[in-house]
Amino acid sequence: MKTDLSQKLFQKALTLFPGGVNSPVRAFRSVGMTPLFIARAKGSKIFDVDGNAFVDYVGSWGPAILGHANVEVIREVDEQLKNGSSFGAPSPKEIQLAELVRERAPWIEKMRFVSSGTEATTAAIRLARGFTGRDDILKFDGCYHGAGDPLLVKAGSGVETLGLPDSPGVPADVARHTLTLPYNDLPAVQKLLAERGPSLAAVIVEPVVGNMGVLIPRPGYLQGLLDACRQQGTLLIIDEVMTGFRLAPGGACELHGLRPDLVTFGKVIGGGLPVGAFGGRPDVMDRIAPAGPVYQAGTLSGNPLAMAAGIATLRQLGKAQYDRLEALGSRLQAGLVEAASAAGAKVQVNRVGSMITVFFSSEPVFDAASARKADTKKFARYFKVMLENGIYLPPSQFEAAFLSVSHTDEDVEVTVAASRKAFAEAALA
Ligand code: HOZ
Repeated sequence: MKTDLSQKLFQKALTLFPGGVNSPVRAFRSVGMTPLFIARAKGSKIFDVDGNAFVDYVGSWGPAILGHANVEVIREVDEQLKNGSSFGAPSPKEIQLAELVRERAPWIEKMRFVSSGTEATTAAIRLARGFTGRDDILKFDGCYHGAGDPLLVKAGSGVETLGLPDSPGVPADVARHTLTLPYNDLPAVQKLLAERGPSLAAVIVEPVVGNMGVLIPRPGYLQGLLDACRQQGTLLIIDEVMTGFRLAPGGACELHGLRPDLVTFGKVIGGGLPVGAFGGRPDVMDRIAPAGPVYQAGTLSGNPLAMAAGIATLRQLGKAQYDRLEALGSRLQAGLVEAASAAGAKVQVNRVGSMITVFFSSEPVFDAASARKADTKKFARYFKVMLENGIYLPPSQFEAAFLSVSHTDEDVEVTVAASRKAFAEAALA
């Protein structure tokens, strides 16, 4: 595979950006490679500057659920662009997108649009603290809720990928208010809430974890969290940045019949443009300024271009699309399991709908500790062989791969065929 141009650009990028990138996991460091520079993308494919084509399972880290360069999204964004790209004033598309959100997730009675998932989770934590008058929060080891200070404690995603336990620069006084427990251990949460509930503002959780690779909640775990929170007046924040509008129209909350206090969104809600949102109970949301005293603001919040992309995306996601994603996911999972077994590779293939991770481990993976047992050297070898065979996976053992409705049965077949070779080579690593 020719990568001369990517490598040349990366050398230049190293002089301009820390590590040559604008977000850490893109750097390919944990797989011992340097990143490819992407020239364009269409449907399920991305094309790098050297002219290599790949079946894409990164999907912009989640937003590209329809596939890249979707015609309807382009049309809506183009139409809006001609009428102005940012007003710093209310505009009708904010209402249209909010109504689409509330139709799909009626428990989001009120919401606020922001520009990223990080902004959404950071604001939701501030709101929970302002609403309850409490300072402590609880998160789970390996869950990643963006790069805001209070949540960069035992975080997954790039933090885990780079092996940085906690980030310097987060004041100890901030971090001490963030308690952590293992994911999927309900009795531990019940015990902590019984002891420290009166000081806990919120529990925040990825309902299906994507940022440690895919981890699946045990039956009853999420409802158990909500019940335990309710007993103490602690708010439950379901972080649907990855799962929202991806696993079902109403996200993981719909799948699990959950009615949490607050939900955070990002990725799919912006259809590839920068949008995040947080919302939920109106009595809680009405504590946000100017209705209430908890401050939150943003120049590009509710940006009309981004709203247009979100509207065009949500409108195209109906039952047929979710059924298709499930069918593709199930086919891919079965193919990967079969390919690994034929190659003698010991793996766990965790999947919910269109989110999937192959863990190089012989034991079930259900929390951060079991995910960390995965063999990252074998993963790196697998990743490289897949890339050389035209398959672009997330360059980390601790990230989810995403399918889109543009992926074809043939894409899945090609991926499984490449996996046969890649698993065989990984087994030797
Ligand atoms: N936080 C994203 C995945 N968990 C990665 C963002 C990016 O590198 O673009």
